[in-house]
Amino acid sequence: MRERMHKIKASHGDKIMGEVTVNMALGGMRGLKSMLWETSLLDSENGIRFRGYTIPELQKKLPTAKPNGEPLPEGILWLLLTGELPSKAQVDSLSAELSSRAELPEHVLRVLDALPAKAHPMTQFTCAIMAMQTESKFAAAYLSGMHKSEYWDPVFEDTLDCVAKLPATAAAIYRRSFKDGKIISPDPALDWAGNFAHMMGYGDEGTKELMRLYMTIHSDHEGGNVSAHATHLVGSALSDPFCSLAAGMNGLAGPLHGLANQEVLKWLNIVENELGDDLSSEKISELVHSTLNSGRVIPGYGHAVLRKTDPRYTCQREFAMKHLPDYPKFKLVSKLYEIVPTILSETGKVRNPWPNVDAHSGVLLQYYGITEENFYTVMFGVSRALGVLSQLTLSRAIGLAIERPKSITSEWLEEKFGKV
Ligand code: FAM
Repeated sequence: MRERMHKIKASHGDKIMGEVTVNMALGGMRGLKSMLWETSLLDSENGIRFRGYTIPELQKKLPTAKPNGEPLPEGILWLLLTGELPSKAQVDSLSAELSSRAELPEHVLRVLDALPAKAHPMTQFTCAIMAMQTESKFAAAYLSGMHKSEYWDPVFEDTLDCVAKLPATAAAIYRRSFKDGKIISPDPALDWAGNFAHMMGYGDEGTKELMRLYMTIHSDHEGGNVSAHATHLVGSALSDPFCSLAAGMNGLAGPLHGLANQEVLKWLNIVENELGDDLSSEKISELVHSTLNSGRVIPGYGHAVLRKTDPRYTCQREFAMKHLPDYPKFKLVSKLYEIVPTILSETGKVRNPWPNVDAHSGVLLQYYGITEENFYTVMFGVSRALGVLSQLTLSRAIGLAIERPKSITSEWLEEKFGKV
């Protein structure tokens, strides 16, 4: 990879990729091509491709736990890191490797215990990730004076350690926040996602299959989204993977990003209560307008890059049609899909009126009994670690530079383009 990057730099280093407008600087750098992200690429019409593969392709090509089942997320971790589709034997070996690294340092649980059980699960999650930083092999190796060509190796070790420990960490947070607080030991015979469901207290096959799909589709969404970019930025200062991931997770905790899945459920509950048995288009439309008129967004709709229905929404919809076609909350989500895009389009300002991944994930979890919506973003975070830490390993392998874009002031703009 390193050799290829040197060649790309030598051949194309001074080519122009696009222009930068004032709107881009003021508007969250939308559309500004300024970052390398190897693990996935987002197309505004067709959605995400992981190393070139769409979600439906991966559902066919990645090894599964059972015939015609959902992909094992270990498979996507392998793919993101290597660019190659793994065999079932390779996925099984990675499951076993992760399982051997899964034990939590004892102090991580003590750090969690120091927080009130009512602390938001995302706060607990980032605190626990930071507590694990004591185990960073990269931080230790850097301190001992490692050569920079070797950085990727301990970053890779930290990536595997961290990914291995996140399900037990998240499950501990779930148990202490919403259940009896008793830790459930991992089952060494289970895969990474199946074990996550098991440690949360859900032993049934349905929840395990949903977890496998959920962990696969939330893993990566190219580099510019807040959690990916924050991880990438902090990692570029050679902060270790635990510090970098914690930064990303603090970004995921924002309601315009990962917390939207929690917000969707809260909003759906309000809509469901208000509607009662009246699922008429008129009544739903009234409620959607009332949310917009009160200056709030419709959570789960819109996207900064996508301009069509998110394929991550579509595959969850297909999962629902297969496993829970008559579930009333799924019917409500489907009804909203018929109504919300038109209303958002009519505002004349929403660039993408279609649903994103978060519009659907909550109702699937509700169906299997995971009703505590404040936990949903933690599940998103466990999955997102697969993508952002894979890229972090690759970034150190390629030797990407510390990030340092140039900022400007409003006076600078006026001096350059004229006083307003
Ligand atoms: N409901 C109401 N208004 C919306 C909207 C929505 N779902 N989506 C966009 N808009 C508004 C937006 O607030 C902005 O209004 P102002 O000009 O008054 O500030 C206008 O439409 C133009 O925004 P845009 O260019 O279409 O979207 P952005 O690229 O600025 O923002 C999102 C993208 C995702 C932050 C935005 O669509 C949103 O707030 N959606 C609801 C929250 C959500 O579902 N987030 C999850 C995104 C998800 F994919 C993820 O990260 N997990």
